[in-house]
Amino acid sequence: MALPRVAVFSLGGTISSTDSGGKGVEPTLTGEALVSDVPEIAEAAEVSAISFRQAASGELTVDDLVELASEIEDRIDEGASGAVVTQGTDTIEETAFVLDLLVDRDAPVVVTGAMRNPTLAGADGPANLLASIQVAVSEATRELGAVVVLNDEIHAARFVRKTHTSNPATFRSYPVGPVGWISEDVPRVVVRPVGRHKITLPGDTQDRPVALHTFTLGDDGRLLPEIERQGYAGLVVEALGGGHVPSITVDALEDLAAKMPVILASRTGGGEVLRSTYGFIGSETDLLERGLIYAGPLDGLKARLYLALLLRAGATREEIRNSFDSWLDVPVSS
Ligand code: DAS
Repeated sequence: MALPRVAVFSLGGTISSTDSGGKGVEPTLTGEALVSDVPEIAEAAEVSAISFRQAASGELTVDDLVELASEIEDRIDEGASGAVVTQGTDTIEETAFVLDLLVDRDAPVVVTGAMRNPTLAGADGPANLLASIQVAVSEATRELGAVVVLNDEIHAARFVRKTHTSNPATFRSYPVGPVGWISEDVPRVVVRPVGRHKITLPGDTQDRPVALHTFTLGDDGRLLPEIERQGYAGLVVEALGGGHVPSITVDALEDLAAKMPVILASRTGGGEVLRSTYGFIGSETDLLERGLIYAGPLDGLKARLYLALLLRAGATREEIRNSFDSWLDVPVSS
């Protein structure tokens, strides 16, 4: 019987890094080399390997991901059962989120990498790649959107975060945990996120840079006027706690919000931004009244990418506001 087809796109990162005589390891291995290093893959799928980029993941851009999303759709339309992306783990939570929003297909899109490079004892790249191929051909993972697979766990793109600099168990999903796992070569999905969020970009999409500013103790906001001067098209604010900033900064934020979308997220990394609890100057109610847009449950990294893609899609201020609100369009128990 013919094996299912999987397209593997390699982008570099630790999973492909070897000692090339420099100061440390660097991405060198091609997609083909990664695949041929794991003979078990040939039993699970017929793989075509595409060396899409060869870099540390901090070199990737949204433009790269727009191109990658379109190539993934092409491969799926040509008959691939799923796609696997291998890349550096540093930005996986961002790339997986973008692919989740842009790839408009039911087939699995799996993003993976490694925490231990191939020169180290216990390198995890081969096991992660094999598990990702198994997820990419699994019926259980269809219609799940983009997922991140490492350490035998399956994480939905919208929830996943890198939480540790070196531990192979670095990926965690807040607030729900992984949506599934791989055991004895079998992927299991036990949780499905509610709803899918999609963004359709025009063919001639242009970069719309969005800044991210994290508020800190004693922050006087002196960087804020630079956001407009530096040509940003939008700003995401990672505010304190439930959505608060020092009062000295509110005029600058209001001024910016009159000129570009300014999204109110929280730096805490968990929970929804508040809407109606506190009333002091610089509180969430004050900032929303001053024109900031509510990020809902999205953290700063994901809110930044969501806004950047909405701006590329030509969304109006009202559409941006409604799109962020739609992340909370889930059944509420009465
Ligand atoms: N080399 C880093 C990166 O490209 C780290 C990694 O791959 O894990 O993101």
